[in-house]
Amino acid sequence: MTRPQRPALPALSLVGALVSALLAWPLQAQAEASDAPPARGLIVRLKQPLPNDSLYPRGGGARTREARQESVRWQRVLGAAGLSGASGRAEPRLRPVGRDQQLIDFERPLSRREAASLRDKLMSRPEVEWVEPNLRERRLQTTPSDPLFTQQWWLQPASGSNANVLEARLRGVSGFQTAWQRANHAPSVVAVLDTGITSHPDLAGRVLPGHDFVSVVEYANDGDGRDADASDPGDYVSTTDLASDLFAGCVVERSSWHGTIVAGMVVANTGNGTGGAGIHWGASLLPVRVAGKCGADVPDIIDGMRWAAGLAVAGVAPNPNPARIVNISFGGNAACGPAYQSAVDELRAVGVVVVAAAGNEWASQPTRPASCSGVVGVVGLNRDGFKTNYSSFGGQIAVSGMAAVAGDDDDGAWGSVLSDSGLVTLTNLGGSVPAASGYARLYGTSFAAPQVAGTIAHMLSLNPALSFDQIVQGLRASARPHVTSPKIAECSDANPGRCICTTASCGAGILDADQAMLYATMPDSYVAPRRLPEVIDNIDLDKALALAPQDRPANAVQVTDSSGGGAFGGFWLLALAFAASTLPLLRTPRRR
Ligand SMILES: [Ca+2]
Ligand SMILES: [Ca+2]
Ligand SMILES: [Ca+2]
Repeated sequence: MTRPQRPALPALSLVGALVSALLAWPLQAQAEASDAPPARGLIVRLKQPLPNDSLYPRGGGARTREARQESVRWQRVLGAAGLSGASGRAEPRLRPVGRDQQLIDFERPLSRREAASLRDKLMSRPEVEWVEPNLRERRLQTTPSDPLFTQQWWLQPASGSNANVLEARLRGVSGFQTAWQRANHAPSVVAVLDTGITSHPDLAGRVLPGHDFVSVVEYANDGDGRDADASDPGDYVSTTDLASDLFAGCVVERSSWHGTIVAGMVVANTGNGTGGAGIHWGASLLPVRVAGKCGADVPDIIDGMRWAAGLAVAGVAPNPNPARIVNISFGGNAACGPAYQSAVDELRAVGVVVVAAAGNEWASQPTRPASCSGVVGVVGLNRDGFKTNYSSFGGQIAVSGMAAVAGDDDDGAWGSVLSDSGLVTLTNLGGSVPAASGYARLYGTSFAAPQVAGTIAHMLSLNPALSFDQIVQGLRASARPHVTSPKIAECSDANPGRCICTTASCGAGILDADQAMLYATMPDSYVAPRRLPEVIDNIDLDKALALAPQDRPANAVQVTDSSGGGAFGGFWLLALAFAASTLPLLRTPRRR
């Protein structure tokens, strides 16, 4: 930027009404320097004038008259907002930009707070359609040096159109690479309630001391009940295990390393030349082990939630690193009962947001706790932005949930025509007990939820004062509209496979990490940009429809009462790790 810098003081006298705020500018600028980029003026658009606006002066040619009318309108707005030079003060410069917009240039940077205050003043004028800070765009982030980043399409900017091949279409992603331009990666704590954690070079230095809440020794697989070591010893189920009544309803399976996978998505070391990238490379991971072999018990989950949030749990030392975000990527088919709901409410009361996966049973009700009131339930999308063949949806998702990419595997009648390569992130390569660390491609709503959790971590890094309500409202207000299609029907009981999301079925929209972070910097004045839904209509859809009129038939899986039952009996599902545990994994070769 070549514009000469003027001394700040003369400009300060510009805005009479804001004198006291402006006098605090140098101090404030210092305090916020590491928090947010300053705004270099405000871009403002006025509403179209009424055709008979009698305040406009008359005379002259039509074009001159129009220009004068516009000038009068702008002066009126600036004057009313205390920004005109009417009282002998220096006047901010106006510069036309875009269509029917002006950049109000104060010729000095505005702090985040100052920009928000000026924006509020301008927005209070009925003529003003919107106000946006002029932020300095930087060169798009150099691709992180992590060798697997190029395969991590879920971290890349939203892009593509129907003209592109599937691999080049990313209309459903959250846009983390774009959002990183706005991020400060300031410390933030994300609790992952899951199977525990394994050692991994891409988690080195990022894991806080956690706790192990798995109370039944047979499920715990670490030789005892609750303890202070949240290491994941493996949650494999063997034929020997199945001989015990404790394992009724379980199946033989390999260890999932589900906690490591979810943690890796949020906090993987990025730019370290190793493995993959993560969402937030300043956040710390609080591992709270609640799931062992064959799932998790509700009392262990509830105690784990409360401990993660810094609430007292009998018999456990207080958590010195309370989290504002609790990610729960597993669930059960029972309805959200009072035990679960009261824990969610307690967390909410201390400002802690629970983010939960919607479930993988293509049911029109999410699993719990995504079905609990006040939980941000997350539906899984494919890369094109419509619902995956397996994600559950509906219910409470409409009230407080949203959607993010989860990978779309080969299931459903449309199978591989619309499937993708899954989400690449960290895992462990052991079949039963921990072995070498590695990376995997995964599918499941388990992996959509941590994208929302990681986004909240970024929001709180930028603005730790955000309240529970602001976080949830900000995520939802900033979401991109769900895609539409002339060829795929909306999600419903009768059409539960790949389908078009609505706000009723998949929540407020597609997670937009960049906009959510912008909201965080100005929660009181944020206005979402106007965006039209992407219309999905391409040759792949024609191929899919030639296979079957819809992706899946009506789904018989129903949520039962809180006593359990349903397709999965009285047991909690194992973390929604069907990708990790039962789908073939295309393991990425380890770096040589
Ligand atoms: Ca233990
Ligand atoms: Ca343990
Ligand atoms: Ca890495």
